[in-house]
Amino acid sequence: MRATPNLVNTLTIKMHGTSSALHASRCSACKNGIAEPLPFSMAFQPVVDTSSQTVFAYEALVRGLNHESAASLFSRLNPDDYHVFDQACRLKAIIMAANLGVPATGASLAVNFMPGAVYSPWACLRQTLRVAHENNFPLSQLMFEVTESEEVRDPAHMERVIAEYRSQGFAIGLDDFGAGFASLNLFSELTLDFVKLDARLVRGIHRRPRTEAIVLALVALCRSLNVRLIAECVESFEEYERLRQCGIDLMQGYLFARPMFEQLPTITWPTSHVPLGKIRTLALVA
Ligand SMILES: [Ca+2]
Repeated sequence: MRATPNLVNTLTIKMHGTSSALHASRCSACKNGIAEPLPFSMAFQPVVDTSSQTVFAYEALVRGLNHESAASLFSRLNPDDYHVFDQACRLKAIIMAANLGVPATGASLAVNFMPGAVYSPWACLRQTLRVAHENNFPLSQLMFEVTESEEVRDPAHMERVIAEYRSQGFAIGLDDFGAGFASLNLFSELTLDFVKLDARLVRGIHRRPRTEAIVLALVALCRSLNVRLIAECVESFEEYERLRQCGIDLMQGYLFARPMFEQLPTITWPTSHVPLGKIRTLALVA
C-alpha cells in the first residue's frame, strides 16, 4: 500500500464549476453502459481481522494491464473522465471479486469511492446494483472507502450520497482518517461504519509516543460512536504489536499481504499472537 497509492489518493475532484449539461452527459454515459477511458485491471489486498485471523475484506486497487500503479494510470487520464473511470473501476472490481470467489469467503469487497464524482446518488448506484445482482455478489458484502483529497466544498452533497449508499445496506467509511484538515469535520458530520487510519499514524507507531496517544484517543472515539477502525500500511511486527496494544484488530499492509494482481493473496500471519483483551487494558491504563 505504501509504495502503491490507491485509486483515489491521487485525485482531486471538484464539483464546482462543472456545468449541469456536462453532468447530464456523464449520467447519460452511465445509463448507456460504462466505457473504459483506458485499459486497466485490479489488484486485491486483504484487510485482516488479527483477533480471529480471518480476512475482513479485500480492497480492490486499480492497476494498469502491465501492473502500472494507480498514479501512473491517473496521470494519463483526462480529468473529464474521472467519473466514468470511477464507475468502471467499481464495476470491474465487483465482477473480478465475484469470479475470484470473494462472496463465498464471507469477506467484504472494499471499493474506493469519490462522492464528489457522483452527480445523482441513485443514478450512479443503479449500475452498481445491476452488476452486483448479475454476478451474485451480496450487497451486504460491499463496502466503500471515501477519500477526499481536498476540502469538501459541498458537504450536503456528500451527506446525501453517503446516506443513499447506507440505505442500500452498504458499509461506508473514510479512507486516510487523521490526514488532512477535512477528516475530523467529516467524521463529525457523517454517519460512518468504519474509518481507515492514515498511514502517517501507523508508520513507526512503536517509536512515537505522541502518535500512539493520538491513536489511543481515536480508538476510544471510534468505540464510543460504534465505528470500526482499520489500520492500513502495517509493515512491521513492531507496528502490529503496538497497534494491538492500542486496541486495533483490523489491519492491512505488507506485513500480512501485498496487493496481488487479479488474484486474492494468501495471508502471512505474525507468529506471536498477542492476547488482545489483556493488552488493551494495559495500554489504556498506562
Ligand atoms: Ca483505500
